[in-house]
Amino acid sequence: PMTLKALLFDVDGTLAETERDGHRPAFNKAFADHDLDWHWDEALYGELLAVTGGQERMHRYITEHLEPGQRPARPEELVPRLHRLKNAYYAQLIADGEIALRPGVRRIIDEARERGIRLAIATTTTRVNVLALLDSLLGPESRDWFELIATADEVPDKKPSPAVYAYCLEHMGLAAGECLAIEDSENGVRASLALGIPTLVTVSEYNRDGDFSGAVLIVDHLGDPGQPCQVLGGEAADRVRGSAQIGITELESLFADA
Ligand code: XBP
Ligand code: MG
Repeated sequence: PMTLKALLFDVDGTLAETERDGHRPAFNKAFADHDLDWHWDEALYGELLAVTGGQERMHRYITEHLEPGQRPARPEELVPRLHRLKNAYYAQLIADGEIALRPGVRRIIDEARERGIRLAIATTTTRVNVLALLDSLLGPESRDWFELIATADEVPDKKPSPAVYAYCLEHMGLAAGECLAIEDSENGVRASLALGIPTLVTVSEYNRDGDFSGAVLIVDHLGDPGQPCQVLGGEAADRVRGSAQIGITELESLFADA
């Protein structure tokens, strides 16, 4: 059997619920600054999330939600500008404390560090957004807790492509079976499972109905004192059934021989 050596964390939806009240309002502010009458409400944003990557998402919106006459003349220039502005608003929102870590995230990171389990980030988000989130929610020193922070800046090929996970395995010198990916979305799970990385899903608000088949464990969240988690499914769900919190001991039990 393989032993658990590293946790590979997704960011958006996994470390924190960043989409509805983080990226979405930041996009809308950027649109307003450019006098665009685009507005992404919660429902529309949920649809647009099928496309990973903020720039890709705007391109999809332009081609599929706007009439030809409403489309900007030069989207290839406008979209990167809007994206930079969106990311600046996003960083501000995070610094203002609008977003919190999800239950159990801080606890499991602390426990992993105590027990010598290696940590990395594997995300399709832009690097500046990850650093803004780490700085505000875990403190600037947390940048060093993750031996690798793999983002869209290093790996432009976004999930469901497994490229960002392949990059982590290669740079950390790890086999897929020695890692656990922590994800919240179908696109994320497809990326990690494509390489055979055991995957834990903490279901997020926009991803309640995702197809997470193949995941080793599916929970509503990791749980914290006074905030028990619920085991929702997964191939090894029986090993942790009834646990109120998922800690390193529970994660290791997912790796033990049946
Ligand atoms: C998140 C994404 C990102 C964010 C926005 O995926 O798809 O596009 O919505 O960030 P994951 P950017 O949870 O896999 O990281 O604007 O920086 O793309
Ligand atoms: Mg995610």
